[in-house]
Amino acid sequence: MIPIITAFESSPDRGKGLARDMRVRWALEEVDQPYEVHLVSSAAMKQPAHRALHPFGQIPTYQEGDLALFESGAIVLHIAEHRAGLLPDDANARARAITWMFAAVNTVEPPILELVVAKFLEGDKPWSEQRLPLIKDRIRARLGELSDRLGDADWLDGAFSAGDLMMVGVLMRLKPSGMLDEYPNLAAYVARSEARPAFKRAFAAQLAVFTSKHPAG
Ligand code: GTB
Repeated sequence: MIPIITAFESSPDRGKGLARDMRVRWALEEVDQPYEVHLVSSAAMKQPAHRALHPFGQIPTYQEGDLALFESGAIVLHIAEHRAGLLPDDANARARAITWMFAAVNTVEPPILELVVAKFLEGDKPWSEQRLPLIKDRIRARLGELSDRLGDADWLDGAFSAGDLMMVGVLMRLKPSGMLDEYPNLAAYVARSEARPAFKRAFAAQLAVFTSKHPAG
């Protein structure tokens, strides 16, 4: 059964791979699983039909037969658990890879999301200018720790895993800020991920959604 995922009909990032369907597409490409994409408008996301799939009215979602999932991390974990290529066979190594998935969304992503909110949703508020340096310090603290752990390894724990996929999915959100470049090994880690054929296919597919609607770019 071909899984169906949902993605933005018109992604605010103009196809730069920052929306969370990118993580799901990338996981599906890593395990060579063909998939269908249903594009959803911002208005349709809030309608009952979509909320039946996603209680918070967001993308991405994942449907496969009777199963409907939301939350990019849960979707990537499901894909990784049911198809070879994203989780090691050894039970302890598998548990560590899943730990990195949680670390990505639970420890590294929150301060990055704070930055996005402070810049783009609250940028005109009087407190925004004072808040930004505090948030950036919190991000730098996490990036420094992650950079120390990664060291000169290619991936976080042995071979590339769903843990790396989720971590890079989170770090990509920092690309527009330039902060990643302060940590050369993290910048190289993201670049190494972007060079993976599966990443390239996923990126091209989500970019094609934008270019099909805006042929002049
Ligand atoms: N925790 C959920 C998950 O991981 O799946 C979060 C899902 C989520 O935030 N979805 C966003 C959404 O549907 C799209 S990815 N937003 C519409 C809404 O809430 O009404 C977040 C996102 C949006 C825009 C950019 N961008 O423009 O760069 C990047 C990421």
